[in-house]
This record gives sequence, structure tokens and C-alpha cells, in this order.
Amino acid sequence: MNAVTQDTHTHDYKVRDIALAELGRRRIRMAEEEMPGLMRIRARYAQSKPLKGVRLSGSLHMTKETAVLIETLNTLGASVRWASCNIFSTQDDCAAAIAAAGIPVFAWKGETLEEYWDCTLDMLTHPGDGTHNVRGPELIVDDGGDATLLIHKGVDMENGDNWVNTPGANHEEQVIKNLLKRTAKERPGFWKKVAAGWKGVSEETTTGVHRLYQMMEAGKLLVPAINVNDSVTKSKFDNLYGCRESLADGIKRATDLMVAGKVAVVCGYGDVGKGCAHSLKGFGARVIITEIDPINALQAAMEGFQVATVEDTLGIADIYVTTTGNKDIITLEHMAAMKNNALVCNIGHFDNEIQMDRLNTARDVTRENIKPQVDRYTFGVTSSNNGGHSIYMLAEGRLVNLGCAHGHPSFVMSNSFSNQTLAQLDLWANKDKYEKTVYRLPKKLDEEVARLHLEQIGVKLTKLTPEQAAYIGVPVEGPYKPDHYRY
Ligand code: NAD
Ligand code: 3DD
Repeated sequence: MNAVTQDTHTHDYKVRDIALAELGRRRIRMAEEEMPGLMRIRARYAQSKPLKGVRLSGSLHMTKETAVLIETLNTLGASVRWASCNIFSTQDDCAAAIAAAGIPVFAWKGETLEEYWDCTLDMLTHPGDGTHNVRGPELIVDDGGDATLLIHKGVDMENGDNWVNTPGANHEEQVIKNLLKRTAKERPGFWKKVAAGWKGVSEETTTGVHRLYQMMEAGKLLVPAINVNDSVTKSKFDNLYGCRESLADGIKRATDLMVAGKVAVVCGYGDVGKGCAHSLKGFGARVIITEIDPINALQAAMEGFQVATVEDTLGIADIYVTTTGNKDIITLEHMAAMKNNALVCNIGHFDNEIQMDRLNTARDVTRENIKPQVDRYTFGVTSSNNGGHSIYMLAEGRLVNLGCAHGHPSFVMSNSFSNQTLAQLDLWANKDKYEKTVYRLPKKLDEEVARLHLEQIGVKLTKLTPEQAAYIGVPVEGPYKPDHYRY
């Protein structure tokens, strides 16, 4: 394992190389100039510091854009600790810059799963004060729900639930169970104390939001939550326009592959799938969509895409991208029957969209590492259908835009993180009022986030006259659409 700067004695951080801080600082400064909304919100609250002294933990890809979010939350007064939400998505120079700024961060690119979950525990572990030992966060920014999951499973364990003592369904689940059992010995009662002080969580992404609603419906949600993903200025921008640019970035940095002229399969035609499909079409690929939902399938067909099944494409397609937030989209059997040198990648939040565990344990398959996050798998002649062929796998099935490139550009992340910051402020302002359910930010704030981004790209809005406003039944200053409006 490469050396990681672990200086938790004098400084509270774990990063790849603290010497990268200056480079990271230069890149963070470039990001700030492309994040007008977030910087305007930072300036608006810098004096009043509404999050003064609040213990805040974040589990979100440690990129230059996230660094701007972290320093915004810090400027608003919070005591921030951070880890990434994916083993490959950290930009080491930016993590170093955050550490050098004195903000505890526990993240480096290429973590093992054991290291990832240890970093998650470090991120959640705020120092004690005179009367307390270590304490948990009061607020959490989560992306995919790993921080939320660990606290919920920890409380279940301390309430006598036996889940941690049962065999893990996969390696990562076993890692989580082992960590929780270790905390039971080292810090008994820690998780119930964390839950008691926890006032709210804001969730960044679709898959994490699904998990929150599942917990809420099961009556298990321990804390008020805000669904940031479904702010229009998040999902219809980050998920759609962000992926439209960062998918290609990931594929090309990894393989230099020519997309034009190729057959590309995009599994899922939601916000992410739409961005991916239009990106690959723009590069000149013939794009085939797979979908389960007749509405999204019809949308794809109306945009001129062929809609078929994965099976229909085997032996024909050159590129596969999973974007569903679901599991087992690309199976071992699919990969065994793919065209030679087919490229397979995922841009969904978790790596279970592609059957990576089965691929890595299959008897007649060999793995050759080309370079970090690029592997060639060769299927022996004993495989069914198509022996002796190879496929390329990117980022070990983890999200390719952050595993093989730097994720979405800063401008679109400014929209997402403006919503995150407003959500954190809302959670803290309402900490004694909100219930243990899932909220969304009001449309007024959604429209405000959009407004904060218009000037920088030269947008000039038309002003609604009072007569027009009355005619369409909206206030002159908005909100301009009913809650059920679909953008
Ligand atoms: P979405 O719900 O809008 O779209 C997912 C689509 O997949 C839906 O239309 C659904 O019908 C379809 N689908 C589900 N199961 C399928 C199956 N078996 N076969 C074919 N289609 C299927 O979600 P989204 O907002 O597009 O997000 C998708 C995933 O991407 C989530 O995991 C989300 O967290 C993640 N995400 C990643 C990034 C990134 O930067 N990598 C950014 C945003 C979201
Ligand atoms: N995500 C994509 N690009 C990112 C970046 N540059 N920094 C931080 C996170 C980034 C993931 C987000 O799209 C997240 O909102 C998600 O997964 O939905």
C-alpha cells in the first residue's frame, strides 16, 4: 500500500501526500471562479456565521469542487470533518490543500475498502470537549448514504440487533460489520451518543435519497433529512449536464478510445442516462438505450434512440455504460458474450450495477491491469458463446467520471453545492422543529440557486409584468411553477 500521510498526532488528517497542497490550492482557486452561486452564498453568510461551532461531517467525493463546499461550510462557522464517498474519487492535491488549511480530511485515491470505512469513522469522530470523550456530528452532508448507514447500523447493534454477527453478503458488507464490532469494543455506546446529538442530514444523490425514503417508510429514520438530489437545480443539472460532460472525460482519460462510429449502449434513460446518451451521440456513436420504464423508453425513442435489451446488443456493441442506480444490469453472462475489446463502465453511484464480484471470481477469466482504474478481462475458450475474447473494465465498475477523471465541471457543481449549503442552513435553523422525515427545499430557493448562476453565463431574464403575472397566476418574483411541474 502506498505511503499515506497519517499525521493524526499533530494534525488530524489522512491524505496521500501533504506536499501536494500548493497544487491543490491553485486548482481550488480555479474552481472558486467557476462556482458563482456557492461563492455568493459564502459571502452572504460569512459575517453572521449561522453554523458557528456546529460539528459537521461530510461523506462526498473529495474533489476541488467539494473543497469549495467544505471551505464554504467552514466559513459559515462549522467545525468540518470530511471523507470521500468512493475509494477512487479523491483528488489527492485537493485533499492535501484542505488538510493544510487545518480542516480534518480522511481521503486518498485508491483506498482499500477497509481504509475507506476507517476514514468514514474518522470523519464521523469529532474530538471531545472538557466533559465529553469523542463525539459525533450534529449535521451530515452525505452522498450515497454511507455515513447515514453506518450510524443507523451502529445504533441497531447497540440496541441488540444481531446483523453485525451474521456473514456479510459481500466483502464490503463484511468490512462494515467488522468495523462496527471493533467500535463496540473500543467505544461502547458511541453510536447511540452520535444519534442523540445528530440534528440532520442532507443527501446529495439519487441512490442515497432512495435509501432515505426506504428508511423513512420502514419507520427507521433517526433524523430529519433533506433530499438535495431532487432540487431541480441539482438533478436536472448535475445528473444531466454534469454527466453529459464528465462521462466522456472518464472514458477518454482512461482509454483514448474513439467514440465516433462505435455502437454504445446506455442502460437507463433517467437524468444521468439522458446526459450520457446525448454526450455519446454528440461524439458520433450509434446509441442504444435499455430501459424498464415505458415513459423513459418512449422519451428515448422520441429522441431518435433505438431502445432494446442488453441481450439484443451482445456481440454488436463496443461501449456499455450503466446509469440505473439498480443492480445486476451487466451480468457475467453478458460480459462473456460481448464483442471482443468491448468497453464496460458504470456511472451510477455504486459498483453493483455490473457483476464485478462474479467477474473477479470467475474460473476461466483472467485480469490484466493496464493502468490504475483500467483493466482488461480475458475470457478463456471454455466460456460460453465467445471464448478467447477480452473486455475492458473501467474503475473496477465504480463511477467512471470520478474514478477515471475529475467528475463534473465546477460550474454545474456550484448549483448542487449551493443547494447543499442552503439545506445545511435549513436543517440547523429548524433542528428543533423538523421531524424524522425527508424534506425538499422550497421552489423559491431552487429558483434562487438558478438566479445565482445566470449573470456569469450572460443570461438576461425577461421581467414579468404584473398583468402577465396575474394572467398566469404567479407572483411577479416567482415561484413561477407549481410543485408538480416537470422541467
Ligand atoms: P433516475 O432514477 O433518474 O434514472 C435511472 C433510470 O434507470 C430510470 O429511468 C429507471 O427506469 C432506469 N432503470 C432502473 N433499473 C433498470 C434496469 N434494470 N434496466 C434499465 N433501466 C433501468 O436516476 P439518475 O438521477 O439518473 O441517477 C442514476 C444513478 O447515477 C444513481 O445511482 C445516482 O446516484 C447516480 N449519479 C451519479 C452521478 C455521477 O457523477 N457519477 C451523478 C448523479 C447521479
Ligand atoms: N459528482 C460528480 N462530479 C463531482 C465533482 N466534481 N465533485 C463532487 C461530486 C461530484 C457526483 C455528484 O454528481 C453527486 O451529486 C451525485 O453523485 O449525484
